[in-house]
Amino acid sequence: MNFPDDTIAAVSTPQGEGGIGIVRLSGKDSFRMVLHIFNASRSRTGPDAGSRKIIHGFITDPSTSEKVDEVLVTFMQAPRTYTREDVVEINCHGGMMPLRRILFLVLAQGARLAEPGEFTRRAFLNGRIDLSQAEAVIDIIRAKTEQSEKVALQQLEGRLSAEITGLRNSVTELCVLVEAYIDFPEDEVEVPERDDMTASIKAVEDRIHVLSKSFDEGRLYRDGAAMAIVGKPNVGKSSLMNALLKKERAIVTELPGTTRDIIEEGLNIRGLPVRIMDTAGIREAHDLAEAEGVKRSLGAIEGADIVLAVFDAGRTFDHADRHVIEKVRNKRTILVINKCDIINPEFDCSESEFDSHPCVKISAKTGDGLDDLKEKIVAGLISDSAPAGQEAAAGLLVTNIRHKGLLDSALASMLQARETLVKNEPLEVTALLLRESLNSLGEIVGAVTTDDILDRIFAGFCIGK
Ligand SMILES: Nc1nc2c(ncn2[C@@H]2O[C@H](COP(=O)(O)OP(=O)(O)O)[C@@H](O)[C@H]2O)c(=O)[nH]1
Ligand SMILES: [Mg+2]
Repeated sequence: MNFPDDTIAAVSTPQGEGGIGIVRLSGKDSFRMVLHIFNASRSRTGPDAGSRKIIHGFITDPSTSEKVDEVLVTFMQAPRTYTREDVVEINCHGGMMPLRRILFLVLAQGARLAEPGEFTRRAFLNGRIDLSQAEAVIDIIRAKTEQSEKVALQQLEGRLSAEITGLRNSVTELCVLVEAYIDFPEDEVEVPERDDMTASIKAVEDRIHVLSKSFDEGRLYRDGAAMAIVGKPNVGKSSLMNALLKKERAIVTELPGTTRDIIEEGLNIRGLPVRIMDTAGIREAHDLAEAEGVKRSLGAIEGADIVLAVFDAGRTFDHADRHVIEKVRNKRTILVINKCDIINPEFDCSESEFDSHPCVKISAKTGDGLDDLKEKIVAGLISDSAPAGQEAAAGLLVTNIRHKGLLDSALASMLQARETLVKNEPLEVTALLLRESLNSLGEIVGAVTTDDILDRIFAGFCIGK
């Protein structure tokens, strides 16, 4: 891995107009660079004035002595900083011009424009946080609900790191045991009991399994859940979308076949970020555009984490409804009986089809039943994925697919290692597999990593973070 020794700079606040904007620097020359373009309003300034002092003054172009902006500058001395290097933050007015001019002045002093996520990457490379914590930084920035942010914050605080460290210690102990036996023949060390080792491996496997399983729920907090609203035309799909969003997002008419494209919108349901997709009614299409719409509706069912299949209680349950139920047979689905404000006595809620999935009665028009529906959506999304172990009680969730993949490879290697013991294979093979498992776990926290992996992870960050 490449360890940096240059000084980087970037605008750390979003583009556009704001009350304040921040230009941030990190690296051994950052104090010197800023002092060269900064005139403090009082004489004793800079690092001598003490780390973490906030100093008022002006940024001045040294080549023309022209004032660029009135600023507050924070000098933060290594190592107790975000990156563990010397860090300077220049708080200026939050407009494009002051930010751009100050950044250019800093770059003219020899700073390099930071790459996306490079401040956080340095925090990792300099050992202040591990890789899973660095990844949590971007999750916090992107969090769409309070709950999502909470989960990411736990990861930033090192909850996952601690669990992974515990697992790595356990696997290391197993490695040491097996390897000692390989290095020193039977008469020199106590022979490890194969049964004991098998049990120890199994215990670690169980812990990894619980973590890996928590991803089913955890990923919903990080990436959100996709929810498709489907049904035959005119049952009130668009009305339901609008009712959930509490705004007139989709066009509603009494004419069947109004919605043709998929309409998407984000929503927070009890802390879960959910992407709702309103779709075209499923029926024999009347023209090419509608046919494409129906095709997309079926595609939306495929891609959804949960489906709301909507029925019209104002009419009768017919073959078109049956066809919809057929299409969601293998999907996590809630059957939504809409228009309960004008229920038709002919509409038969006891149809055997309604037993295939949880069912709720609502009126998109009056809002009746929507709370019940939301409960069922949340239960549907997280119920059968809730992990049963200790970790569940502690609420530790794996949210990142990279972590999930590595946990699964660690698990696979452990399983194979256990098999080698059961089958009395040479302990060299067992040791190798345990090492593999250790590597996978190490990759989660970045104890084992490469520049390639880091490039991929930090490419998703914003510049200035
Ligand atoms: N009475 C009543 N009418 C509804 C309800 N939901 C939708 N509608 C009406 O049903 C018609 C079709 O609604 P729409 O949302 O466009 O259905 P879609 O084709 O499934 O998207 C419109 O005239 C709506 O006003 C409801 O809960 N009660
Ligand atoms: Mg519609």
